[in-house]
Amino acid sequence: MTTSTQTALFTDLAEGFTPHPAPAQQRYGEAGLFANRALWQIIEKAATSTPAAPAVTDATGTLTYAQFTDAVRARAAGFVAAGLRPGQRVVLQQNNSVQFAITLLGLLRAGLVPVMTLPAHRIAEIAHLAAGADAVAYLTEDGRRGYDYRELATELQQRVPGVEHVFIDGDPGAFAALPDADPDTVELPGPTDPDLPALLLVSGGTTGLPKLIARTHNDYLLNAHQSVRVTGLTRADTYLAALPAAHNFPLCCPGVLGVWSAGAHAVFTDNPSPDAAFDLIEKHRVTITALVPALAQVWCAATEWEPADISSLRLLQVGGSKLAQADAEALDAALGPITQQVFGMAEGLICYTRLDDPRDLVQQVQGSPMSEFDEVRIVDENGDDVPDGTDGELLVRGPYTIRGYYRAESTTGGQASLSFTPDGFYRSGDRVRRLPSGHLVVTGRIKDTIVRAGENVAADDVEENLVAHPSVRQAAVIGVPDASLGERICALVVASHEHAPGQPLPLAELRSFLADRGLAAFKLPDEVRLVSSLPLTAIGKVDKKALRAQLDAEPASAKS
Ligand code: OOB
Repeated sequence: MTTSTQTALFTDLAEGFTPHPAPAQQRYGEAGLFANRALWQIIEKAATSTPAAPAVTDATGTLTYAQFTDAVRARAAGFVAAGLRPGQRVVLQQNNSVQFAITLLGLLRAGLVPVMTLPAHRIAEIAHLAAGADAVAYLTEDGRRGYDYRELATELQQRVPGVEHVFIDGDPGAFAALPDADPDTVELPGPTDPDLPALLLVSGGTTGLPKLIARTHNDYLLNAHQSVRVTGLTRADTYLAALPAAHNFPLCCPGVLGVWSAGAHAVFTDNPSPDAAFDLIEKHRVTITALVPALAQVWCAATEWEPADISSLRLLQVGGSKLAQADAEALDAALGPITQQVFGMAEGLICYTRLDDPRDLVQQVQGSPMSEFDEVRIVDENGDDVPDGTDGELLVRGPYTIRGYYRAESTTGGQASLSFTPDGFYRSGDRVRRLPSGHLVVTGRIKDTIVRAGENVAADDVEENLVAHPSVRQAAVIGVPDASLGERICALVVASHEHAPGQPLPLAELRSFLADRGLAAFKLPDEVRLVSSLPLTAIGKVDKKALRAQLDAEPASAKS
């Protein structure tokens, strides 16, 4: 490839990417925050110093660092041989597996930029992301749990003709298999600009279509390295990737990338249920894993009946949505003091509780920013800073937080400028308060507020108190239009195993329980509905948009 072709490809990648302003970038650089390497090089250290150590495992077996490195080079060579060129975008959608690991690093080694979609995404999201990223290829697998991703591929190529290549892990059908080639027969790309995007994450919001988030080699390496420090990860650790590994949390907080940078061992599973995961923990002596709160709750309950020995776990990271204090306490009681709260976002900022924080604090807060260079502001609706202890919207700026969505005009319908302040802070939309100690407590989403008879009720506040009731496993409250109140508070509740099956959960009882916990009268639910489950997003957060749609579609007779 000529230098001018390569330059043209990187110019295309850089289009629609918002870097840090030069003075900020310089300040971060001078502070030594950036490794100035390519993201794939994260495995180089272990490959040289401990080549025989296990790097990745799934049900098909284990690869050592030496074998993993060879497989990554062969996969990268396969992409080059197939005609893909550095800087081009490739939509990646694979379940947790060794093949996912090889593909991800193979793409990076070939200078390609993966778009990190989740297995639960479907054509609407995949087509939107592929078009937004101007992707030339889609890489997925044949099928899983009755879903055929090859059909998605066919439809994707019809909708987004720029997606020229499709690669399939498993039976490729009409498409190409995962490519592998002899690395000595092709030229792998040389050094890359570490301040260009290495990969594109997908925003985790529960409203609208996802947005693209470009993370650079330098900022994502910083994310991994700082997360390794905060979690005390060493080569003696074994990490279980139980959440879909394309998500920022299991990918880089510290996740599998952090694991490889530390020379530790990553075990992949696509079945996070306790019966499957506990056996893996016992078998591989897993020391650290990451869960969303809904899964953590299931694991917590399962410790009562699952026979597997999971005492090797030293750190259970929980994040992605709010972990209710009652659930945090239950986790400590069931598993010992190993829970770490993680409050993060694909856009950047990651907050952790620290390993030496007192347990009562760990149960109550969502952590504090991982880097001293994270600038956090908490502001009222006028954009003015609020004092500690007062709720406001979290704004953030820092070395690994984006300054703009990737190609925002095409993926956000021109609304992207609303997400950033003129001086470059990301408006998270999260309602938080800061304790004098600097720890953050997440109190909800700015917009997830019910206006009942003129009073603002934060949905999270009611939900957090509802799950403290012994009969309640999960709860979501939403505002339902009401002629006299404007909106009334509807609580959707999944019963716990302590609740007698088939029995109602009387509204009056729940209201008096909440009132006894000190909840103001205007925040008490006007209506309660028992449901068997709550709809979840691709990573496992309660999907309020889907919930509202379900409620709208339900016959009025279902109301209690
Ligand atoms: C993580 O990332 P995303 O991009 O899927 O979602 C970010 C949003 C946050 O803005 C916040 O609304 C919510 O998810 N969130 C939490 C939370 N962690 C995330 N809300 C309350 N408590 C928490 N602990 O979800 C993510 C990325 C990296 C690490 C962990 C989570």
